Amino acid sequence: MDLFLEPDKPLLPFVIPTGSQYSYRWDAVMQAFIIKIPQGELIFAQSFLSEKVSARSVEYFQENDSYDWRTTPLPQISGEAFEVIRFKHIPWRREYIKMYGKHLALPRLTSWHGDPGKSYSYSGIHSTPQPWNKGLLYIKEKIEQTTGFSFNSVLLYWYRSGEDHMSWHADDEPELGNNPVIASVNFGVTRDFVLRRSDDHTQKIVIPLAHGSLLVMAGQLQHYWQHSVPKRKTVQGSRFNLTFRAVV
Ligand SMILES: O=C(O)CCC(=O)C(=O)O
Repeated sequence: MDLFLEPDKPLLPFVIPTGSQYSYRWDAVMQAFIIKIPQGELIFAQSFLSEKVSARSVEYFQENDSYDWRTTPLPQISGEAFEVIRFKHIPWRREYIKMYGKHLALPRLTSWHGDPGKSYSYSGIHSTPQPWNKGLLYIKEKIEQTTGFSFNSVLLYWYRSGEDHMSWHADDEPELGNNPVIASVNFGVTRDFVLRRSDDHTQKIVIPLAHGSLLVMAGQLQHYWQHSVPKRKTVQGSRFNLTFRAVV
């Protein structure tokens, strides 16, 4: 037997830079990796939610009064027809930002849910929360039980294809407090989530976030790191990302 083989300790499924400030360990209770990076900490669980819960979530996010999401690719439905779809659980919205005097649609769909009064601004958009629903509360409680952190709101994104993306930014809005803890769960197609140091863009970590995975960002990370979900033209299909936050 190989004495150095530790079968109970899985290997991290992505690469982190080498150096004394980078390390990781497997937490058997949480069934997750705890990853230390300079001025930040990540918790990563590749299969956080079961296949059954993850598949039901994809259905839950798309259930509506107009189309069967299994046979109709909803993201391909054009502007006005899409606007009149009434989604059963998530009131998906196209949001617009004003840039150079023009209103530009953000390259993804959005919905913001949370405790009453927990308003939030992101990408220059001010949003008051939609109420919680059973599905979102189920996922929130599961994350809270596993990680020990508490959340009072969630931002949902629907990346309709590999063209939809998220540009470089940090979640450093004042409403999130000084060192926010942000828990992200993922459904649908796998997309790369990329972290880079704000002061040295060559220091990068690429984390493929698969169906059912959890990634928590904690510590001072939002002050020293930025993140993005780049376009991936070869990726087909939808991805749903939920980031749970505590608005103070
Ligand atoms: O879709 C993702 O994984 C990232 C979402 C994100 O950047 C954010 O919510 O701030």
